[in-house]
Amino acid sequence: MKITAIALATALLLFTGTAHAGVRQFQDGFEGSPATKWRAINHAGFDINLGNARTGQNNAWLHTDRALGNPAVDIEVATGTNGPSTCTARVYANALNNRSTEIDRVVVSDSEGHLYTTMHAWLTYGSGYEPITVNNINIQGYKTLRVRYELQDNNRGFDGEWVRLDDFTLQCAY
Ligand SMILES: [Ca+2]
Ligand SMILES: [Ca+2]
Repeated sequence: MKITAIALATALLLFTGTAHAGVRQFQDGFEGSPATKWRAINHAGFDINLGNARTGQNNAWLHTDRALGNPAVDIEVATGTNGPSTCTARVYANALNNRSTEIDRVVVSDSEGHLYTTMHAWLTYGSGYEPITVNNINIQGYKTLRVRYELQDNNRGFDGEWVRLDDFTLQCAY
């Protein structure tokens, strides 16, 4: 009897030590009025009802043009809890010509200026919308995370690189 009680207590301790309490999820597919939520930088913008979206009616686009600087879109999302969270950011990207092989930089930072991670993501022209996932963004407490998707011009020829984006999610487990 005594042994059973100890075993049960150990099991409960393990459970509370490893289980997540929940998930906070934010998603935005550029529907409605994307310019009110997303910032478009340089030659970037939104397709509204043009039939280019992965889901819904709208998507974003990025176009490299050295004369105008590197294009990007970014969004700020309030997330976190009173404690640690581990977040995953995902978007789907569609390379529109054979010079468009990548999202040159995905940048995850927060409103306080802390940089969590940057990454490069390869894309394959002709594959349609492909997922780009940033895992293991570890935050402490409530944060306003900023996620930016940026193209850089690699001088690959006339009309540069074109990429569309859709279906952004930010999921934080706590
Ligand atoms: Ca959409
Ligand atoms: Ca590039």
